[in-house]
Amino acid sequence: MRPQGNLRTAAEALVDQLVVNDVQHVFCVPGESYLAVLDAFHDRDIAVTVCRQEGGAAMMAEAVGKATGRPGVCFVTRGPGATNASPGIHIAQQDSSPMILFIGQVGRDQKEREAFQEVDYRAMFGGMAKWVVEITDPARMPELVSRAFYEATAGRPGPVVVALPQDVLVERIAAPPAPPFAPVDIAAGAADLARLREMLAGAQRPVMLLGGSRWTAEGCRAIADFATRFDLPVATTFRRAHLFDALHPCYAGDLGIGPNPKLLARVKDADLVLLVGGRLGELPSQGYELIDIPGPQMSFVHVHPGVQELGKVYRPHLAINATPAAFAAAAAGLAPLDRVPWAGAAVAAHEDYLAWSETPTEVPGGVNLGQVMLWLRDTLPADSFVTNGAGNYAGWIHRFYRFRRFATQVAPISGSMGYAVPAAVAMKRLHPDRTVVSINGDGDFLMNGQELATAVQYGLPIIVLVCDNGIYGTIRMHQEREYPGRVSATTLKNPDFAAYARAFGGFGATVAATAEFAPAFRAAQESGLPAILHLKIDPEAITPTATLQGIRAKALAAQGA
Ligand SMILES: Cc1ncc(C[n+]2csc(CCOP(=O)(O)OP(=O)(O)O)c2C)c(N)n1
Ligand SMILES: [Mg+2]
Repeated sequence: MRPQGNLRTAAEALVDQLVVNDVQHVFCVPGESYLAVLDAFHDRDIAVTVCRQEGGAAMMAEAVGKATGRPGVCFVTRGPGATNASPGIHIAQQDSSPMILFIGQVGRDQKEREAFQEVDYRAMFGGMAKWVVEITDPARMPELVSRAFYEATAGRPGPVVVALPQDVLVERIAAPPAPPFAPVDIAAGAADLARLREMLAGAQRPVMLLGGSRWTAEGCRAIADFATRFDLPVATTFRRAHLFDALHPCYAGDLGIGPNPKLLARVKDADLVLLVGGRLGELPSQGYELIDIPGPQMSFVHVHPGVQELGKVYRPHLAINATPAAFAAAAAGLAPLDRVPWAGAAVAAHEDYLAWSETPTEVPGGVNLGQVMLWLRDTLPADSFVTNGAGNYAGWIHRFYRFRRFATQVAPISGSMGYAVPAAVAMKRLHPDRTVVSINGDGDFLMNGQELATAVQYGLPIIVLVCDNGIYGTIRMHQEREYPGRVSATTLKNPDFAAYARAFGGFGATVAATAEFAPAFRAAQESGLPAILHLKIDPEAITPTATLQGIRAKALAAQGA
């Protein structure tokens, strides 16, 4: 749309506000409902990634929010576009990632008639988004878009939804841009820190657990300093392994699905748990069994940027409302204790972690995912991104891959399938110079595998592993536990995933034996193309330590008993 005098359209004002707020990437699927915004992108310095399905676009935006701490931005059309985008909103909620979803909406003059693709977004997203707004006054575009950035990042970050009536977007306004936004930091108070030090001084067996969002690379360095000075064993919670260097002598392991029993025992036996940033939800808390609700059995210190999270599930003995990065900086400055009764505990916990993750277990079949993870951890540069979705294959990542750098694990706490390809596309778009490996199950991959076309379109050589065991493995595992021998709706007949990659203009190879993995990975890298490595996994290799047959036999025996 050509400018008229010095008036901008509301759509132009919107895009200008994104520029003011330093947005460099947006992810979208186009729609006629927001043509004026697409037109405004035409002349502005923002990289637009056009995707194949709104679920993929929304997950890309969420992944940007997760990895950068600044809102990831997604544009979709009304009705079907918005409903397709909903998984991204749910992930942003559960993963506490800042994200803004802009949705084209029917014109104001058509509202409340159930016009074509009309949806009430407040009702639809009310329970998932932090804030939902429909901008009905074009002049308020700068103000409300600015607020969306604050809402998405304030306290505990999350998704914001902004509906844009079509006729609002084309109106011309005189309102100037709002000033640039900056996320609001929350520092821990001196009294809280003094109390924390006192509690540590009285402890015998403390552990620190890390999770959540609002971390920075500096914050991670500071928390490592704090752990070193106080000799604290440190565990990361489900899918936040990148918050602490796996080879740091205080690292005790990953507290998620299928954790090291020795780590679980250590947390259960702790007399002080310091939880920084996370919520200790259902998965890291092992089904809410690890720590008593509402009154924890041990001294419990909870540090969280969202004041509403403190005391929501676990009543803390000390609640500290702070962003993890700010807390870490302050904690690193605490004077060390003269004597720590738990001296040596961190080193012992780290030895347990190394022993647990060092050597892959034996599994049935030609490809051992444990060996694959070992090769990746020994070969990939430390700043490589590893993305995944949901499925039992992820258990090998959590146990055997070693994250060394902040924000390199990009995976949903919400357990959403279909995440690994969009997240990889987003990371490669942001960081073309870094290696991006996307790890998927066979069920998982085909939920958003079509975004491989987006990788091809933008020349993004991501390397996608598809772990093909011919089943929705996680559900089959639960099925064998609960209904042994009664296989129902969990079997898959799969395509040739290597040929799928080639059909998209990418590189494809099939890996039927562990020894074939390294050469296939090298060939994928050398191709310079987005690549799929189709890994043939034996369905019996359902976890690093269990087979389907074994689970079935155990369940049948229990039924017979
Ligand atoms: C979007 C979505 N749908 C369904 C589920 C339930 N679910 C969790 S894991 C899983 C199976 C994953 O299968 P696959 O990707 O093949 O991995 P595998 O477990 O076989 O390694 C399903 C269906 C989910 N988590 N997310
Ligand atoms: Mg599978």
